[in-house]
Amino acid sequence: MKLINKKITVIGMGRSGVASANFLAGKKAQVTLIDQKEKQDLEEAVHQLNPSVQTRFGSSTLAENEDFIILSPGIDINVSFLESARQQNIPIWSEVELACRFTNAPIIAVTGTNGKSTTTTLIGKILQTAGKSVLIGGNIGVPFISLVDQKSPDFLVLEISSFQMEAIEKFHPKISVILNITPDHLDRHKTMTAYTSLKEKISKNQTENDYLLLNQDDPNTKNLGQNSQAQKLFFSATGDVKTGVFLRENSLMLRMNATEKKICNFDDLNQVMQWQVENVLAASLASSLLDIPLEIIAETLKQFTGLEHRMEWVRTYKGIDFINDSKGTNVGAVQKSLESLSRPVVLIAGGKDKESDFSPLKSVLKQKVKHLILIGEARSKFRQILNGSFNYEEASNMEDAVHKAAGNASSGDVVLLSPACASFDMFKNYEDRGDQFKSIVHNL
Ligand code: UMA
Repeated sequence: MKLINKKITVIGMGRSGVASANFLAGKKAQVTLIDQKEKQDLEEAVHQLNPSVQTRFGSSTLAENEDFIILSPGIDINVSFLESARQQNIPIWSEVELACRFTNAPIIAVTGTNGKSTTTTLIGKILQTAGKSVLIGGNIGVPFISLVDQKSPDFLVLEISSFQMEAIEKFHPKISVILNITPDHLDRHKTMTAYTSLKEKISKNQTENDYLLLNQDDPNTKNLGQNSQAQKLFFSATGDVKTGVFLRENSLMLRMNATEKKICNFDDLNQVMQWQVENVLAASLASSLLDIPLEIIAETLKQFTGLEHRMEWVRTYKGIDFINDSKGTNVGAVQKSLESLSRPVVLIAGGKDKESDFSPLKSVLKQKVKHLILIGEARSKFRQILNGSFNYEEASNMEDAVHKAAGNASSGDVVLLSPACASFDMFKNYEDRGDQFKSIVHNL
């Protein structure tokens, strides 16, 4: 694809937009990068830009006669300011679509509501342990486009979000993984049907030589890919699969061509990964399809201790385990985290609501949670939904929440921060929320 002198507008001056603009400018395209924010709020981004990139701040107005538009994932493809581009049939691509046109490396793409970053990282680690050259990126934080100018690796492992899937045409993974689907980002996608079909879109260009890996335990994923040519394989933590990876009692098993092989013991996994076994099963299956020896998969699984802010063990204090799951920003994540724990839980939840329905939490709260501490803007919505059916108390900040949680927990209990909400009402981001939790816990 020739980019020289092409007129391209990139919308959004975040990580994705800056990396796209610099890539395109490096290929001698005429790039205009626009953002609705004012220049003084974007100084850091401006400093990273190739000098030939034109910029426009405080604006969503598009130039005339562009060859195509690159849209940052945070911007909804249905926004009204793209209407004129749509009418002129100007292609609107996500950064993922742009990047896939500039690489021939096989892509392993991981999507789903929860566990994407962990599974992406774990697949990358298994491949690296096997001596493969691997680049890891996408929604995990390193824009895909920033990887394609590097020496072509053996594999690209990408975390893919529903936002990025809105504007793809040719994106074509060798292996795609759909981990699970529970309600999230419905403030943007509006319906579960729309959200699910964006996740499913990851498999739309796959052929019969490719693989689509699906979670057999999740009713929202197990039947996906009906219109994809990809070979479908499954992973399950609750029962056998015809072809794929599953958990049988204490064994992680691989079944291919009706032959079973053991990968490793469940209790060889780090405790944190036992709580996220779904991600382990998916990563094992993806790697085995790339002919990675089972001993290497097993060795990497045993050593992997998970990601920060994802069921991260912080400290045992007076016999109480404190766990930081600040990345649990939706209802499904909290359900999963609670279901994985077999001890009484004092839960800290709440934050900025993403128009979520919290009512599915009611039954798992009753089963697993002995005390609930609510923080942030979503407190009033929780109050309405719980409506006297579950006792809780409110905290004004993280310090207050941790102290109230510790006061209500006894030796043998778990204090879990798993908010089911975004963090922006009280914190910079979920990392800041998790860091504050950890620091307060360490100072108890
Ligand atoms: N902007 C406009 N006009 C608008 C809306 C936004 O100009 O109408 C501008 C904002 O002013 C801002 C810029 O767009 O300057 C932000 O762009 P962005 O929100 O796309 O953020 P990036 O920094 O480019 O990060 C994106 C992903 N962000 C989102 O999807 C919201 C990052 O995922 C990803 O790591 C990064 O690209 C690199 O690929 C983050 C995320 O929250 C982690 N993802 C969601 C999630 O995981 O739940 C999907």
